[in-house]
Amino acid sequence: MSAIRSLTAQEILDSRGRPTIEVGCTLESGATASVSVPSGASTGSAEALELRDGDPRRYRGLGCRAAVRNVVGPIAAAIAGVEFDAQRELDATLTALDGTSNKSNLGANAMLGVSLAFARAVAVERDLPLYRHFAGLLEPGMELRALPRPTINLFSGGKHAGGQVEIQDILLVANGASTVDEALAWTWAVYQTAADLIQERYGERALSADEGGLAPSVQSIEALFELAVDAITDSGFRPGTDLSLCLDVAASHFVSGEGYRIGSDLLFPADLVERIGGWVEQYPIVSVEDGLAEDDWANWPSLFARISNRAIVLGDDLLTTNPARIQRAIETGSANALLLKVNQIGTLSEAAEAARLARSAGWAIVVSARSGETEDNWLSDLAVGWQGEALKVGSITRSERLAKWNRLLAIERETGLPVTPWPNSTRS
Ligand code: 2PG
Ligand code: MG
Repeated sequence: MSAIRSLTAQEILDSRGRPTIEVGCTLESGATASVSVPSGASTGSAEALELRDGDPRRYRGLGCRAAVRNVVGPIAAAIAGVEFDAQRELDATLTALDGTSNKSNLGANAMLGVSLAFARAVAVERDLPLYRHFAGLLEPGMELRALPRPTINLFSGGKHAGGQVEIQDILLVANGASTVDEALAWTWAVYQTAADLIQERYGERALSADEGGLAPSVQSIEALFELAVDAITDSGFRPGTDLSLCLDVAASHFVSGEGYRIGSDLLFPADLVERIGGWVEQYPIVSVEDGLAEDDWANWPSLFARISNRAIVLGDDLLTTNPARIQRAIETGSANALLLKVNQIGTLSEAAEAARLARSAGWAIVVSARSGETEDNWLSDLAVGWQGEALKVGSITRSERLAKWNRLLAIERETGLPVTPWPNSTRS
């Protein structure tokens, strides 16, 4: 049983220099902890609302002073001094206090900050590593068997770069590596080789995008796949065996009327399914996220049928870590993997419910950062505690990304756990 003595909150700046919030929580026992909250750019329309001030004279309306006021005002007033037996009691209190379906009253940023800060303070109080405490929140007594496998941004496009290509990320996954340490070293080698190849082929210094992925001025998506495979081979690795590719198509963000705009082509959904199917056959792609738009429910089952023998079919904007949307995807056979981002739903307990539901359907879970991140590293503990198959944090540059990889390395040293096999590692 833990009671909250006090909450603090302040506005801080994220990796894009945009405001976000940091929340501190002190328990009656004196245990104290703070967390900072991430923020997306390619957001799904069903995400919980991130409260911004809307004052155009300050950070172009992106200020978070209202969210700060909500933490130290109404939230603190409602929960200070109350004994909470469990995280879900605190989260239910927050949700009831907000009273809306999309957290638009208090703000999902304010609520998640409190939810996470409380969890971290309770872990301190119980003298538990945060990943162990998170594991217990998902399932009491849950056994930790493996570490999540890093998926690391190599190339960026879409809303995270200058729009050179429509799709948002091409990521590397070291599916043949047996430790996190090895996976990071292999991926780093390929990333550096890719930067060299961009210099050679395009005479360009490879500039990096919001999550540290390289953003060369290529003419086509296929040119990026070729570059990725060459970078793997030139680094001395076997594409598909040692390292493979994951895509975040982020298709919600290039919908145009009835279709999808890729370069000068306007593709109907069936054409996009076929285009992605061709990519998956031709290149060593083992995961496809948001291959279709968030509301294109009619066509997700055909995407699933086309690619699921080779790649996991991952929903981000489609699902927004929302149990109701996950249930619909299970019933319609639309996906078999959940991209889990706690700020899409706004409290730890609701995200845990989403994770349990995905597990009950036999899905894989990829725990993900946002494109706007901070130096905080709780995400790595969450990915371990909830036994995600993969952790998606952006690239292997930039401190807000490395904070998570470094934490995962520390957990690996501490636990000695193996890395979980890639869900479809039978692919040849
Ligand atoms: C995504 C995420 C992370 P954002 O689409 O998967 O890459 O981006 O945080 O901008 O939604
Ligand atoms: Mg995504």
